[in-house]
Amino acid sequence: MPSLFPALTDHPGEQEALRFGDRRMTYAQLATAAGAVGERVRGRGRIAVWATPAPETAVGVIGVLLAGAAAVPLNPNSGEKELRHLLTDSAPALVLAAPGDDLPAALDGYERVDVDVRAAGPVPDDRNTDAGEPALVVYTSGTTGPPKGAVIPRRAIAATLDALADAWQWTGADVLVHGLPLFHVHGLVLGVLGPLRRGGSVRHLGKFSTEGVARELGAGATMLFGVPTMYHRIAESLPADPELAKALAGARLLVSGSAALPVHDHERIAAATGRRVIERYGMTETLMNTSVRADGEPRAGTVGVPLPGVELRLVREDGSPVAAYDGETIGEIQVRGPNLFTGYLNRPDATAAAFTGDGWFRTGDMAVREADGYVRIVGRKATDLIKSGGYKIGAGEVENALLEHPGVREAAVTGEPDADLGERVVAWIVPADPDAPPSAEELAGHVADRLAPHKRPRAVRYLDALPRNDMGKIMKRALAHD
Ligand code: MCA
Ligand code: AMP
Repeated sequence: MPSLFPALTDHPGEQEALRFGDRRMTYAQLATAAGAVGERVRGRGRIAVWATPAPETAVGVIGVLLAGAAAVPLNPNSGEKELRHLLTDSAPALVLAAPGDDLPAALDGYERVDVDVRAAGPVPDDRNTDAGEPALVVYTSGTTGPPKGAVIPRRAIAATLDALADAWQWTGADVLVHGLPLFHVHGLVLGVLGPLRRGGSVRHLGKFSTEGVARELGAGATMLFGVPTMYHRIAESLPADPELAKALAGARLLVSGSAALPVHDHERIAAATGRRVIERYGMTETLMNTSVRADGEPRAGTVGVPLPGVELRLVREDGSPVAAYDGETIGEIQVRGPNLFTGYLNRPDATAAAFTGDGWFRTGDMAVREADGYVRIVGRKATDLIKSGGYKIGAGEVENALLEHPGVREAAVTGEPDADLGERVVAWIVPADPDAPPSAEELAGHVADRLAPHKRPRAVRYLDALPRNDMGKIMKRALAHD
């Protein structure tokens, strides 16, 4: 297959490739620094990357990909329990980190290689690597149990980025700005690999802020990627921030994804800037499936049309496809195409369950199709998956962590609507000692330490007993309506 990054392997020049704050790298610098990484990782299988928002993460991942190995991005805020699971499951040959990064004890015993952004190695040639070889293993939460590693082949990255280039008229002239984390598909694949595949550039904010967005869009950036929480914060800031409104008005493309963008925020941004945010819909397992096209109509509440190469159908509970384009008949979104993952690492059972017999991937997202083919997502099959700040969080994973606290006898976790986060994680607790229940802060810290801060409960409610049905199963719907 052709190189994943022709602009890096084919006469890389002095044009800017990436910027993290004051730290900048040209294509030539990135290519040779990635070459030095490539020499260390070639033939070593899976390589963990300590995915801080820094140039070392980009150099590390690009080096791994050009060398034909597979990168496993690690959330640097991962708690002990989650990190140990990811490492045991993915068994990386070594971990790449930035010099000076303080790695937690879970990484003791793993070979560490520091990424030197000034190092120079021969630029690897990835053209002989098979398209079906794994490129990334990205961990994603399910309803129960620990996160699963989605194995993403090289073909899927190329297919999704080229489909987005078509839909968004995305070229090497574009300068992308964002503040997304680099251990998920959105920030890493779309936000870093995307601009580099096009020969354009990316400016990472380190940490998202409306000031950073205004500054970069006001200074040459053409595109913004964000999760709905970021657009919500932009919508909140706009009335008092004319610079932000001006910067957004001048952008070529504003793109939201990872969760539904509320119509209210969409409309507030449109009213203040004259610009409409476009939505695209994807998943860790499928990369991108649909998008509103740059030359299409950006309609609030819809995720646009299937991307080139993606087959999409809606399927009823009984397995029959929905033929109607009526904006009313709901079915589960199923997709097929070169953008799909190949399976969950070490989980043939979960992989088999995720696909139909004829190769369609069951997304679990429920949707309708409008008369003109636009897809509108109306909900999710599993109530035990929570989308908070654009992160997917499995209720079972948080419940298991809470149950490890000595002050917790029983625990149930639900998602509740939240204007900023979309949904917030709520813990329902039966304390071991009703007279001395653990505080909400204590339980939030307990979950943040074990799993990750974004999985911590934002509210804790105390009960004498959890509502259960005759089978002893917790009735979560009864909790949500309390
Ligand atoms: C607070 N903090 C704590 C605690 N409380 N740390 C430890 N223990 C505690 N008890 C820290 C947090 O670590 C964080 O630190 C800071 O306080 C603020 O935390 P929080 O309020 O949780 O975060 P936020 O600032 O409100 O974050 C909002 C956000 C974030 C920036 C929008 O949710 C975010 O980055 N979301 C992006 C999710 C994403 O990329 N999803 C893509 C997956 P610090 O600031 O130092 O970290 S979906 C995907 O990839 C598919 C394919 C798709 O379609 O895109
Ligand atoms: P993740 O597993 O973290 O990759 O998240 C994938 C899920 O995010 C999808 O299954 C959808 O439920 C949700 N999602 C992503 N983009 C959108 C969008 N534009 N609108 C609504 N939901 C979305």
